Amino acid sequence: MKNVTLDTAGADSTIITVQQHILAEQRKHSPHASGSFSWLLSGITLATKMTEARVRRAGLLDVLGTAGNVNVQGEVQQKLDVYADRALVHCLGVRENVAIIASEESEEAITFDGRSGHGKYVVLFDPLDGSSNLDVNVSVGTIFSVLRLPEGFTSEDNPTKAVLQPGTEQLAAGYVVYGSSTIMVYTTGHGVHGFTLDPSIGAYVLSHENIRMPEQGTYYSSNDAYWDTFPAEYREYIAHLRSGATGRRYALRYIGSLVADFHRTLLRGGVFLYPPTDKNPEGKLRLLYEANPVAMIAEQAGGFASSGSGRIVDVPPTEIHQRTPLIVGGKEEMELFEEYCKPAHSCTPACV
Ligand code: AHM
Ligand code: MG
Repeated sequence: MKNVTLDTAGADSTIITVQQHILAEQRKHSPHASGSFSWLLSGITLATKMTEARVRRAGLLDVLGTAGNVNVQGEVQQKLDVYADRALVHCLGVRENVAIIASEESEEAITFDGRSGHGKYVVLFDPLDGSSNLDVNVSVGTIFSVLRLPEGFTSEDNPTKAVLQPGTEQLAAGYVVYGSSTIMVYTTGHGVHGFTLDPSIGAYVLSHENIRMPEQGTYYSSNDAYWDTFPAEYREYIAHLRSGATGRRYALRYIGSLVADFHRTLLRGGVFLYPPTDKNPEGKLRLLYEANPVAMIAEQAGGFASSGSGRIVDVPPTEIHQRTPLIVGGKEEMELFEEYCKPAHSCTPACV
């Protein structure tokens, strides 16, 4: 046997990758953990790197496509949201600890045949959020939520039952933004951490440790084209923000990709809203794989997320693709929102 002394001279020993970080977090908070959770998260990071590589070549793939090499069935050039979905299904499918997944791209929950044993995790995701923006080079992303398979769940049970858990049960949540750089943000309930993909080494490297959402920002973010159809209390709330009555006159920023609009809100503060509208009276965003993960991250970073009638993570899910209004932001904006929206629920931002 040969014993080698590590020589880090010349190597950048200050780099912390997302894998190192997850393992260190586990050692700190769950010293008896088996490491299976970090194996699961490595499946997600791998799938997002596959997707990012495609997203970065999206324009080129279109050019190649017009050269005549793509058949009309789209068999050669897959739509990127289908590709992102398949990457996640594949990378999570080969991890035996994943029992069930649910995706925006699939009607039903998905289980895996031929497994030797039971997995213990349920993973929900939106593989490519905001994909309608891809053609015009706007940031898109992947959002995910991790739950534990409920106690006593057997293969005879309907997998949908395992998916329909409130956001309070999330073990972890995160997202990746494929933007001017690619960043992964995640929480396991011990703060929120961000990792920027270093393309030269193909690794997510710690760039934003313990992110805190500013208590007050200067932006609100909503699709004001629907203004006339927002409920009155939402219009009054936004008018208050615009008026300068809070001591700040809020400006509007709206990208139209939740993941990008939320990422800005997380780092810069302010509030993102997708209220009920005429077109989407229940709200547009999906509870299980958009609103819940975003809400867990916001709360972990000192913000708050509401459905308009209480804390998002308390909303009892009834179906996989359930929609919800979503209002998420910093402490000051959310306290003001609750004054306008008088929640039926007793929880206010102050109780987080
Ligand atoms: P998608 O999951 O079909 O991409 O739709 C969700 C997207 C969100 O990313 C974004 O916040 C919202 O739809 C934008 O909707 P609108 O165009 O109505 O403003
Ligand atoms: Mg989406």
